[in-house]
Amino acid sequence: MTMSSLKIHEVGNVGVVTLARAHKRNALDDATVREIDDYFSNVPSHIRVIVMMAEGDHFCAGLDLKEHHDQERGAVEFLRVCQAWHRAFDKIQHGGIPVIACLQGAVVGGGLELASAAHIRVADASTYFSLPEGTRGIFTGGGATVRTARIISADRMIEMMLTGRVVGIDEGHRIGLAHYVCNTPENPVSAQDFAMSLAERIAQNAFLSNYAIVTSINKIADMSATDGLFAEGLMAAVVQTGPDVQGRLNEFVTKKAHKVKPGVDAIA
Ligand code: 1HE
Repeated sequence: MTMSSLKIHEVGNVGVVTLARAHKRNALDDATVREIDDYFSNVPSHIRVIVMMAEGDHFCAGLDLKEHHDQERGAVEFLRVCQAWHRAFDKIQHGGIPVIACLQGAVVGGGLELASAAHIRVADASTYFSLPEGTRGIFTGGGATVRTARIISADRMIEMMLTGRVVGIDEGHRIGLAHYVCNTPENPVSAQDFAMSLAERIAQNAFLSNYAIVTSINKIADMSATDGLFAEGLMAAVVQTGPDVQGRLNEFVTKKAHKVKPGVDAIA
């Protein structure tokens, strides 16, 4: 399926969402954010994992500055734009389906906010990160103060925003902006192939376990310790009564399950 700025296809039970505005370096205009919201609001029920990637040399150049410039938005109008981004990106983060972002080139401003909503970030060696809003006279409005700050800490985000500097892939990997780096001598596979193979493996986890992982951990981080422990117990109680739990436990007690050891993949 092709919307105007997104391409959607499926590989088995993996949904692949591709930003397709490479001529604008995948900058996010209002229409693209609406399309992201539409897709993540209506994910087909057979989809177990989503990979979000981008055409061209750059994952995403952030807010469409031309549209923003031309619209001369007032405060309330731009508040509504930010709320639309928050709604769409919340659906990525809290929709109950694991989302893997596959990054290359610029992951800047709103592009980093989009990537921060994903649960796993796989980066090509060409990837770099920046929060140049200060240099453009604007501020983050797509969730970075919540999501990106939780990944790298508020302290690091403030420094990145004040300086607007480019964070290269090595530093980005070290501070958690990328979980995996591809297309390197140590890991020569392409980021897209790596992301797809991770997606296929994660799709084999119990559906309810994946649901709990991607919905409850971030929510519990917002709670008091007492509430968090209660919510964790409730979530665990729901997950462990899922349909395939007994079969998986049976594999363990009959010694057919994998062992948790270095070099042994959790999912064969
Ligand atoms: C754009 C955008 C954009 C490119 N909005 N049109 N984001 C930024 O500050 C990043 C701005 N972009 C760049 O720094 C560079 O474009 C890149 C480093 C990403 C890529 O450079 P390059 O040399 O490959 O491409 P280019 O020639 O700069 O751009 C190609 C076209 O894409 C060109 O359009 P054309 O019509 O002249 O061909 C660019 O104008 C267009 N383009 N980036 C609109 N961002 C909710 S708040 C979020 C706040 C933010 O995201 S602030 C961060 C904004």
